[in-house]
Amino acid sequence: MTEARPRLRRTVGDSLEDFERDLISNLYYQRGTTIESASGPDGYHTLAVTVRDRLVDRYARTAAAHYAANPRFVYYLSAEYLLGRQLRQNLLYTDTERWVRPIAEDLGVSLEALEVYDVEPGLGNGGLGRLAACLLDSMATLDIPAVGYGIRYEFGIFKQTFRDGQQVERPDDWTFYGNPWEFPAPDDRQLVGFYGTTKADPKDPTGLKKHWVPGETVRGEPSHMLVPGYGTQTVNIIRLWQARASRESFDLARFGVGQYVEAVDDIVKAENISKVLYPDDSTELGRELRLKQQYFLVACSLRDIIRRYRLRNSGWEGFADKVVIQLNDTHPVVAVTELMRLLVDEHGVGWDEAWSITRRTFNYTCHTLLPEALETWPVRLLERLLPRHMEIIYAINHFFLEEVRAAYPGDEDVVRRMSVIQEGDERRVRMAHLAVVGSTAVNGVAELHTKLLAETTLHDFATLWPERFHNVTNGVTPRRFLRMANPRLSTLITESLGDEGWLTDLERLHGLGTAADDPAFRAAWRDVKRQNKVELAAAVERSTGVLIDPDALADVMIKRFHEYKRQQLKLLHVITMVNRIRADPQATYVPRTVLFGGKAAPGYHAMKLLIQLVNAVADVVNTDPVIARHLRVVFPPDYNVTKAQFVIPAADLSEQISLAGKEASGTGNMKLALNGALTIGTLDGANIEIRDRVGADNFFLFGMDAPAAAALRRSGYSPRSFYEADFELRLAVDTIASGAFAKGDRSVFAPVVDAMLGRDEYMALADYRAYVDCQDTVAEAWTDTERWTRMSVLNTARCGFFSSDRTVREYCAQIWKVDPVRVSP
Ligand code: GL7
Repeated sequence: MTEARPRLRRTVGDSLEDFERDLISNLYYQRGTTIESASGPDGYHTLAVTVRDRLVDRYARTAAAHYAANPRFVYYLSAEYLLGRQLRQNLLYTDTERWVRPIAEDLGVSLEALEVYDVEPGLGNGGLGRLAACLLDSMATLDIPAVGYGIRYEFGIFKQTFRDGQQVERPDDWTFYGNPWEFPAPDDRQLVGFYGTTKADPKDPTGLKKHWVPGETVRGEPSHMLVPGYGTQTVNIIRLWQARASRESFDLARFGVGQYVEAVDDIVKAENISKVLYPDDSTELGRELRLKQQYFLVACSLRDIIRRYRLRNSGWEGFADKVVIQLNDTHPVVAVTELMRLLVDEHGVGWDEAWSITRRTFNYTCHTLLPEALETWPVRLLERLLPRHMEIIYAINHFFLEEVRAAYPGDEDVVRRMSVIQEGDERRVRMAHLAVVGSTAVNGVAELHTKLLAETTLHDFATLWPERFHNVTNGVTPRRFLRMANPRLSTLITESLGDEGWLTDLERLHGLGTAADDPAFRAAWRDVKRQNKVELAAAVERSTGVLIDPDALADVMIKRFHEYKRQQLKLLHVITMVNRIRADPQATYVPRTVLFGGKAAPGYHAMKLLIQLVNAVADVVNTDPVIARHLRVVFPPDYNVTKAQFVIPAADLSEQISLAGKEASGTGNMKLALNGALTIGTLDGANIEIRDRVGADNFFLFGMDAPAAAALRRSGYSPRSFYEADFELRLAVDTIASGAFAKGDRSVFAPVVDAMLGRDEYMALADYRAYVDCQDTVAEAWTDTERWTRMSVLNTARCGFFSSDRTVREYCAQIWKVDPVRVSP
């Protein structure tokens, strides 16, 4: 008998000396260079892999613990993730920053200098993608066995630059220098089919089982990034798929006869699938490639989920006990039909059993109320691209409508409204309907949103199946958006509360409530805010050339540009301030800096023009010596997660001014309030819940609520009547119309004026007076420094509810029914 050899498993040491040794070794053997000749990127990559190694250890133990426990897993399917920079996060989560600082100092480099090479993966558009990243963070922190699935877009969300004030989009080649945080896993690649034909199975009497012969196949190659939990050993993963041509795609024969372009035709076509993130936010884009992306994500991920299930389980009866799949909006909803296809066609499960498994496996989160954001796909496109899936959709719909008819005999109207197929000139598949029909639980993302979903968008479904509907109010990770973004405030909070327990138990911030009454604490709080503003001012000057006063009220509106979010209303307020200063330059004004941040979809012309107008107003304001004494307007380009982490800690006032009933939740509102900004906002999305918690006295509320807005629309809204009735509003609109922001050219911004006076779809003019008056209250409140600081402290103290840890706990309890698995050190 041979003696068992101890199994080789490398573990990294946990001392400064170990870390330093690994760093130098990685620089030499991994990067192939020396300290003397290392470049900035060499330094960054070496540091990144050295930190990463500490997580690999934990990941290996997590995988082993999961294998042993064979738990129920959450699989989060999302077309978008906005993960943010990884270096600082992973330094914090491995507690290695304390070593890196002295080592870097020894070597004569700074962490800040290396961090410029830490590129954020911009694999999402806005709140929806960032929410996905926050939920993954919280799942790992709560030891929930989970995998995130997504697409590894070669080009993420475009980089925004301004030329003459206009948005110019540049490609985001985020992997140009390589991504040290990801591990390719080519062994787990999958083949995905498109197009082709279906054949009946002669042995199947029901006719429900078919055989699909795709006309095109593409390879999905995965890589994963580590998703560490904070204060725990768990490291989960996010698996991202990249499309590659299948091996046979290279046409050697054509290449041989000099047809070089044609020879790689199929390769280009295949690889285009994961080439670029669609940069439109909440609007539907009817493009074949986008549907291909969606199916590509779903097909790869479901096969991977089944592969993982089969590592420890067999048979299908137990599938839904081990697998719960969360559909992040409608983008991955074709998964419902793909799982049916896999079970029925490929694994021979009977239709009814397959349907029961499928329905128990999926849950669906809806993130919108805008009808244009509820995806529908033309039947003809589906028939061509995914012929078998279209057949399955018809079958699902057939059985579903039988159920509807049984519930509402004789009511063909309800059948038409609820059908998965929308009839009309062009028949379309309603993905949200398919999602609800194919899921156990459906949830909205804030109380008002869930209520309105049940009353309007999904009313018939909420009536038929009330038990399926849930609310899970969004949240944000306090690690990234408080501890990492705002280290000064975090230190103050920790000093006040005694320890860092609040980082994983955010309701403990309530303990700051009493400190709000302590003048010394308030002074320290102000001091932190001021230092953050000094830092922001330096960054803003670097990026825009405009100097801002760190003592001015920092009034921020950071979010995607969309009409419903009403940047145009904020601009009317700015112009009103300009007009007041012009009319009375000697009066005293509360000094303000208005900071805008955000991108507009490249095809969204109205919003691109509004961006141009913001920049034009900023130019006029900042270069007029009289106005600039009281007011500055800045718009640093390319707002992203990294910039959010700079701006949020420095904000005094958070603009959350969407038309009530339009913003599903918002999450920037939570991040800002958590960092002590006061909100000026409407009763929309999660604003309502923020106000409920921080208290009406500590929140600047204005405007119509959702029923009032709906009533005004029904009564025939006329923006012109508001324009005519309000002198300041008229002056503001007329100032734009006069060409004052276009060197006298009245035509440039005429479409903005026309949109306001013509339709004003989101009723900015109706809320203008209430908004401007409320802003006057804000200015008044700002002059009482002690009171303002107290309100600021109370905002932070009372926002513990908005931790994404709480959100994940609610998903676990209400929807996922999963238990944590602890990983031992
Ligand atoms: C969004 C909502 O617009 C936003 O209100 C919400 O906070 C977010 C996360 O639930 O989802 N829906 C959507 O399509 N995008 C969002 O940000 C892009």
